[in-house]
Amino acid sequence: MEILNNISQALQKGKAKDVKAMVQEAVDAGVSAEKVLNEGLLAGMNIIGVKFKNNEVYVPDVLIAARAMKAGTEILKPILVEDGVQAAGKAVLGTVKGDLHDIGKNLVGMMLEGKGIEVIDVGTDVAAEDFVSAAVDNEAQLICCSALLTTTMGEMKNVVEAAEAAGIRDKVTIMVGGAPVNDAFAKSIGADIYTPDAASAAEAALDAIKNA
Ligand code: B1M
Repeated sequence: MEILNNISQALQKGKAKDVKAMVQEAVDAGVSAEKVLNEGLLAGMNIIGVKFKNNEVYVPDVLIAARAMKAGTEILKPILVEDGVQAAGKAVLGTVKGDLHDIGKNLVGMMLEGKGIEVIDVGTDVAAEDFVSAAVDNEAQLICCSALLTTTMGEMKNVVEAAEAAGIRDKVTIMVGGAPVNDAFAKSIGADIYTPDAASAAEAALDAIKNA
């Protein structure tokens, strides 16, 4: 679909205003929010990721692409969360210490809200103890950790250990995700659930709350 390709191209060039306008245009034309997200915004961001890896683009290019991505997701957010029902439970959500990537985390947050889960977003670069104190303060059933760097994914183990040390390990479900994370890693650090994307994270989160 041409509009989705145009969104991807504009995102790669960091044209936030154009991305915002085209996302709105696609939605108005009846293209589903999921399709705009996956085949427009995320498709463009994946290409940026490959170019970044190959040194064809640099940090400033990636930052403006990320800003354009944010402009597009702001349009989609009300649609992605509109199915939301009354708060089913609470989740503390953040990106682990040392890691500033927040686009995937924010998508996970939107999808959780779409399932009626209240999200306490503790931000990026979050220390293990801060995930745990936010869970205690808010009586959250879930701690959701995102990591995008192989150098920071190990922080997730510290979150599991901090929950044990605070005596809340049996009261919270710890969910992990992010590009370098997988199921075997999640098991190896004692986390409860790994999911590969934001939509399946939200499904699994709701199941975990219902089964708690
Ligand atoms: Co960064 N970066 N970055 N970066 N960056 C990656 C991750 C990298 C793979 C690029 C590459 O080399 N190809 C690479 C990591 C390599 C590695 O560790 N193996 C990398 C690097 C090296 C770095 C720096 C070190 C670069 C530098 O400074 N030299 C630096 C680190 C800064 C830091 O964090 N301390 C850095 C900086 C940045 C920017 C600031 C420029 C920017 C972030 C802007 C922002 O987030 N606000 C940035 C970006 C944008 C990227 C890429 C291009 C895109 C990431 C992204 O947002 N993807 C990325 C390459 C890539 O991934 N292709 C890259 C879209 C997003 C929707 O996907 O976050 O994976 P993702 O989320 C997915 C799933 O993973 C999942 O759901 C989402 C989809 O539905 N998911 C979960 C995420 N969290 C989940 C939690 C769950 C469940 C699922 O449960 C709780």
